[in-house]
Amino acid sequence: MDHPFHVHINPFEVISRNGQPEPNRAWKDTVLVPAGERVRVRIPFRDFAGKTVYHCHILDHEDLGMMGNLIINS
Ligand SMILES: [Cu+2]
Repeated sequence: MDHPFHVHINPFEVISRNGQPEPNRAWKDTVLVPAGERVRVRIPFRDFAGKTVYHCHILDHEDLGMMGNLIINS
């Protein structure tokens, strides 16, 4: 399945998809990761220190473990 990958609080840029540079960079809070593909992102951590999360936006996936913590130190 495809996975709508979401990061809380911190906007990110998609840098590449399957090793190919992303032609249209923009700030996002969610990116669709198609089945079997790899997406690389870059996240500047500037305005928030603490604990937040990233996860797949499909609730069943999230409940099965597609969720993690980000610990951001100032
Ligand atoms: Cu998913």
